[in-house]
Amino acid sequence: MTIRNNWTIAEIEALYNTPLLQLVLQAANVHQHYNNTAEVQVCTLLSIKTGGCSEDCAYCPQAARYNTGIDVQALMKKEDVLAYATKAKEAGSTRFCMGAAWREVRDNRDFDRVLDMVKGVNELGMEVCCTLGMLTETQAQKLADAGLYAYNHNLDTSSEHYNEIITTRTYHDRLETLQNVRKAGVSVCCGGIIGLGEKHADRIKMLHTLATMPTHPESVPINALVPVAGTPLAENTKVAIWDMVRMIATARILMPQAMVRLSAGRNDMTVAEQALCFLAGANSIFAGEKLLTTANPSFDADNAMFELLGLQPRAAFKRENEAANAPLVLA
Ligand code: SAM
Ligand code: DTB
Ligand code: SF4
Repeated sequence: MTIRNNWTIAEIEALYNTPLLQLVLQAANVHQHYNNTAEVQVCTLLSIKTGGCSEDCAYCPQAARYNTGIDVQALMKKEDVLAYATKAKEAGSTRFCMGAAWREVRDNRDFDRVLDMVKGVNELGMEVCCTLGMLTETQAQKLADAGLYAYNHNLDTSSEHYNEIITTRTYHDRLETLQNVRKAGVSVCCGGIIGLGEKHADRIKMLHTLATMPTHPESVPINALVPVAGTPLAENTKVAIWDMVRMIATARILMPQAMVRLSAGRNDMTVAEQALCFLAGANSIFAGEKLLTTANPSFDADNAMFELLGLQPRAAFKRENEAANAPLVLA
C-alpha cells in the first residue's frame, strides 16, 4: 500500500465498518510498517488567551455566548508562557501548542506578542505549534518566519454536519486557512471531534476530506467531545471507546505517516482503553493536567502509563515521514 490521496467514500466506509478487531489488526500492521510503534509524541497545550470568544462553536467552553463559568483571561505575557514551556520541556514534552480563543488572527500588538512567543519557544528547542483561529497567507508566513513548526486548525466534523455545530464561520473558511498554512510551509495539524451528534457517515466524510488533501496533514488530532456544562452539547452522550478506536484505526490506515493524536477525552479513559488506541495507531498525546480549559491526566499518570506499556516519548523535530520504510505491499 502506497500513500494515497484518492480514497473514495465507499472505500473509507468499508474500512470504517470492518469488524473492530480486524480493523485494529490492519491499522496496527500499517502503523508498524510506517512508524516506530514504541514512540509516542508528547505535546503540551497552553491556553494563552482564554474565553470571551465571539464564535458559536457548540462544543466550546470558551464561547462568550455560553455560560460555562470559565475565567476569561487576556493574552498572557511572553515570560509566563516561556516559563510554562520550559516546565513542559523538563517534564518530557517535545511539542508546545499555544491556543487562543480568537475567531481569527488580527494584525495588531497581540499578534506581535504571539510572534515573540513563537520565537522564544522555538529557541527552547521545542516544536512550536499554535491554534489561533483563521489565518491569512501573510499571517501564516509571519508565523513561519518567527519559527512556527505546526499550526492546528480542525475541520471538527463533516461539511454536512458543520452548520449544526458552528454558524459564525464556514467550512470553506477552514479549508482556506489550512491552505494558507500549507503555502507558508508550516506543518499542518488538522482533525476533528466525535460525539457532536454526528452520524457515522459524517465521520467517514470528515476522514475523506482529510485523507484526500493533496498532502495529508502531518498531524491528525482525534478528539472525543468533553461535554461542558453551559454549552449546547453539555448533555451529549459519552463517546464509546469503540468509536474512538474505530476512528483512530481508520485514520491510521488512510494516512499511514500522520501523527494520529489521541486528544481530548483521555481523562475519562482507562489505561487499557488508551492502550487499545495506541495499538490502533495513535502515536501522540497531549500531556499536562489541563488541555486548554478542561482536565487531562497528570504527568505522573502518563509517565506510569508509558512505563507500563513500554512507550517512549518521541524526539523533537523528527520530520514526520523520516521513519518511512518502503511502501507496504498487501496481497
Ligand atoms: N479558537 C481557535 C479555533 O477555534 O480554531 C483555537 C482554539 S479551539 C479551542 C481548538 C480546537 O479544540 C477546536 O477546533 C476543537 O476541535 C477543540 N475543542 C474545543 N472544545 C472542545 C471540547 N469541549 N471537546 C473536544 N474538543 C474541543
Ligand atoms: C485539538 O484538536 N485538541 C486540543 C488542541 N487541538 C488545541 C484542544 C482540546 C480542547 C478541549 C477542551 C478544552 O480543554 O477547552
Ligand atoms: Fe472560539 Fe475556537 Fe472555541 Fe470556536 S473553538 S468558540 S473559535 S475558541
